[in-house]
Amino acid sequence: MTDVPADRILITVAPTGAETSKADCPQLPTTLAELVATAQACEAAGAAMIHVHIRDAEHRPTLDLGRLTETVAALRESTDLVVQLSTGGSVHDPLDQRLKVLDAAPDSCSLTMGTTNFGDDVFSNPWPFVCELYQLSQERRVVPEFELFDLGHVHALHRLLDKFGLPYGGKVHCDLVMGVPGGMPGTADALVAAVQGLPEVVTSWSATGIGRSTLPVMLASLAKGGHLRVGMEDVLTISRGVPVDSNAQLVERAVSAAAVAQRTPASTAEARTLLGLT
Ligand code: KMH
Ligand code: ZN
Repeated sequence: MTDVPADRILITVAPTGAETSKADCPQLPTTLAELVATAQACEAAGAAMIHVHIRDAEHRPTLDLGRLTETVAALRESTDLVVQLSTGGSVHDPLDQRLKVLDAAPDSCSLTMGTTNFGDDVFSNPWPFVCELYQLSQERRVVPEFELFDLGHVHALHRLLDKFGLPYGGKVHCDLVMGVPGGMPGTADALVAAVQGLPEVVTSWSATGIGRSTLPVMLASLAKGGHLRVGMEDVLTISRGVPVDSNAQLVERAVSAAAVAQRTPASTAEARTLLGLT
C-alpha cells in the first residue's frame, strides 16, 4: 500500500442532511436521482467521500433500509466516492434504527461520540449506544468516522478507543462538527483545542462549520493541516444572503481554498488509503 502524499486533502461532501426541508430549499438533493447527480458533480469537482442522509418519497428524512441499500448501490455504480452513511439520522430517529443502518453495508459510517443539544432539540448518543455502534462497525468491517460536536466528545473518543481498540482498517478518522447551537463554537480557538486533545492514534481529521462558521472553520482547518467537509447539510449560503446553487459549488470553493494552502484534493483511491479501506 503506497503512502498518501502529505499535501493531499480529503474533501467530504455532505449534500443533504436531515434538517432542511425540500420546500425551503428546492436545490437540496432529496431523490435518488438528484443524489446521484450531485455525487457525480462533487466527485468531478474534487470530493472523495460522500456523507449520506436519505429522504422518503415525500422528501422527509428516513432510515428505511431498502432505500439505504439501494442508495449505496447506486452511488457505487455511478461514482468511485467513499460512501459513508449517516448513523446520526435526524434527532427523531430511534437508536435501534440507527444501528440497523450498518445492514446497508456502506464503506464508512458516521459515529457521534456523545449526546449534544442540537438547537432546540437533543441529538441523543448515550454511551452504551456509542459502544454498541462501534463494536458493530468493527464486526461489519465498516470504517467509522468519529463525529465530534464538543470537547467532551474528544475525551469520549479516548475512552472508546482505550476500551475497544482500533477501528476496522486500523486508521482513526475524526470529523469536528463545529458551530451547532449546543456544541462547541465554530472558532479557530475551539478547533485548536479539539485537535490538541485528539488521541495520538488519530491518523486524520476533518472539520466542518455550520452556517456562518463555515468559512472560519474551513480556514482554521487548512491552517492546522486538517481535511474538510462541506455541503448543504452544513450551510445553505455561499456568501452573506446568497443561497448555495449546488453542493458542487461548495466543493469547488473548498478546492480553491485548499489550493491557496498548497493542498491538492485526494483522489478516491488516496481517500481509501487514508481511511484504511484498501
Ligand atoms: N442530523 C443530525 C441530528 C450524523 O450524520 O451522523 C445528526 C447528524 C450526524 O447529521
Ligand atoms: Zn450528517
